Amino acid sequence: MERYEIEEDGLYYLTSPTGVKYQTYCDMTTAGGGWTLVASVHENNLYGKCTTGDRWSSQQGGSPNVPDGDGSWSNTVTFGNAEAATSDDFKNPGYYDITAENVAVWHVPNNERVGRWKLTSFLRYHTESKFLRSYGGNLYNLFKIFPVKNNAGSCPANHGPSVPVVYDAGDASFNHNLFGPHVRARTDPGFIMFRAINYEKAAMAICLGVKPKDCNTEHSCIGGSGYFPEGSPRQCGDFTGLDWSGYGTHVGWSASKQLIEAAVLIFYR
Ligand code: KO2
Ligand code: CA
Repeated sequence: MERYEIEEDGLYYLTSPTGVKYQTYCDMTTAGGGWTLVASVHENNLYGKCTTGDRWSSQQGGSPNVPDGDGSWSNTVTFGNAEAATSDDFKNPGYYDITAENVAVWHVPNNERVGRWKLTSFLRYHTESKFLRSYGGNLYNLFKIFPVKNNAGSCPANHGPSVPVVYDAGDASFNHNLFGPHVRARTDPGFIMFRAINYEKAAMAICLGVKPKDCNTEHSCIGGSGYFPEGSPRQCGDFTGLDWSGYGTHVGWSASKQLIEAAVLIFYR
């Protein structure tokens, strides 16, 4: 019997199938545990529009000549480190070589220390439908099917999957209220949606606990392609147009400061 074996949340070493040893954080307790941190989307400067640090969109200024930006959602480039996942972007080999079924997302205030992530996270949610089985077992493969690329399709016909979530911290109504009123009126909470497209055919990777009902998806979805035609380059960046009606104003189309000053941690199980 292994009744005294305790699984703890924290940093672990993993070895990838190709022999790369890397450190990451594992959540060993939520809904039975076994969640591996594979990425974080950290906005280092929402005033910087597809500039340095926008690794999940583009660090190249936002141009129709680079429709998929830095391509991070569907390449094997890795960056950052687990311990700094709330202070900088993070992507490890697990992002593309773990075969998983579900995704969990944590919103953790920027610059929190590892030991405080769970405590300080104000929103945590996960899928339970095993949807990744239908899309190649991870987001790397999902985004090969649904490229995060300008002009890859139109809204709403070519959105990627939207998957219901269960909340482990916060709830759907709290999640919804982190967005400005224009966004609340045009989204349904309680979902993660992948590869959202907007009216101008820019693409985003992940909608933050909501499923957009219109095509102004740039105010609730993050991690975009390399070119956003509307007001270019104002919507270009890791946190897209979450500041469209002003930085952290929480009016119009703008999200609250709490949301934009927190890293988005992505886990697989
Ligand atoms: C608005 O009034 C506005 O916002 C639109 C954006 C939102 O993403 O596309 C346009 O900028 C439009 O010109 C106008 O400024 O439309 C639902 C209508 C709102 O905020
Ligand atoms: Ca718009």
